[in-house]
Amino acid sequence: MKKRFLSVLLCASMAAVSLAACSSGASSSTATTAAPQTTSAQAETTAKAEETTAKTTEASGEKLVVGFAQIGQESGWRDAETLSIQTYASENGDKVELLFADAQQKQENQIKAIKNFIEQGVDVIGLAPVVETGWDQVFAEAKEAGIPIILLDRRADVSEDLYATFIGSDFIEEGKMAAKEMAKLLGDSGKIVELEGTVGASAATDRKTGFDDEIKASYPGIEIVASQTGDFTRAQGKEVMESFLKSNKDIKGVYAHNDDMALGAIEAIKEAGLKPGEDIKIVSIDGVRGIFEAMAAGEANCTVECNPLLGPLLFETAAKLKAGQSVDKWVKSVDGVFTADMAAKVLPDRKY
Ligand code: GYE
Repeated sequence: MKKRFLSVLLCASMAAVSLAACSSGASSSTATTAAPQTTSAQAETTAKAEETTAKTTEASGEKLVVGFAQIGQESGWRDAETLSIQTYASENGDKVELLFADAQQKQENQIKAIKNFIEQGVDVIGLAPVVETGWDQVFAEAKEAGIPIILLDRRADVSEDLYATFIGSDFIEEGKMAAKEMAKLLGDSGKIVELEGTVGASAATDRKTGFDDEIKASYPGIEIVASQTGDFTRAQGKEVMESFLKSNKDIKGVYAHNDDMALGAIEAIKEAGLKPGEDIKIVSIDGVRGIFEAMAAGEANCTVECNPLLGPLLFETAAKLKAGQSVDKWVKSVDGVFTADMAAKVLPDRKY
């Protein structure tokens, strides 16, 4: 710890960054997703993380202090991630302290939050970068202050020495899996539209590259007739789909970079008098509860799961970094495909 004041002060000084919760008393008011139930695999990860953070506390006699600059609340996936981080912190308040900032989708707010964390002398900074570029300067400041940065769930386009590790998925691979599923659903031919995530976000750029390249390379009968951002939100997914439906005849499929936009598109399709899941096939990414419900109701066809329950891993990795241990440059999440026929069966066990 360099010069850390009470986290309460941080809360006050960061009001402009809309601090959603501070320290272990973190309120989960920003998180709308139901609390994850613990499975044995998750319990194991949590137990391992608790053990690592406990060792660090013993060694230094101080709590592990992590500042996390969250993007915002654009999707059910992100709410689940926020809840996972805040739950871990509040359940392990004797070992860890969380300073949490909600940047309301703005990079400038994330940069302000990081500068504030540096000022407070946190042990480790966690960041889900809303966009990929524009981080060099503030990351260099953290490096200069000796504070490692963990990139959580999205990448930043900076040189590797400016961050400690990236914890998250292979988005190109997710896009490819989605393309293969779309091709199966369409019997390899038809016109489709694409709902892109936030412009400049690694999760959007790579999910597009993976999907578009796979379609081009392997399925010449499938044509992407329109592709536009819906900013990873349900409202914009709906709006963009409405305009796609107006300007394109004969759309056979929708590929959405996240489930929330797919859920918005489903509403638009129904309002246009068509049947989502039948007339227009729906393939998306994330695996949130809402899309499983839609699949069980026959209104969506496939989701590529991307695990948001990253709280324990974030703190475990932060503890290692504080203890001076090395961590892999990429801690890859394992993703999987779920199709509509599995939905009803797995729905009761979904954690988010
Ligand atoms: O898929 C989307 C969210 O960065 C992997 O961000 C994450 C993405 C997730 O808003 O729903």
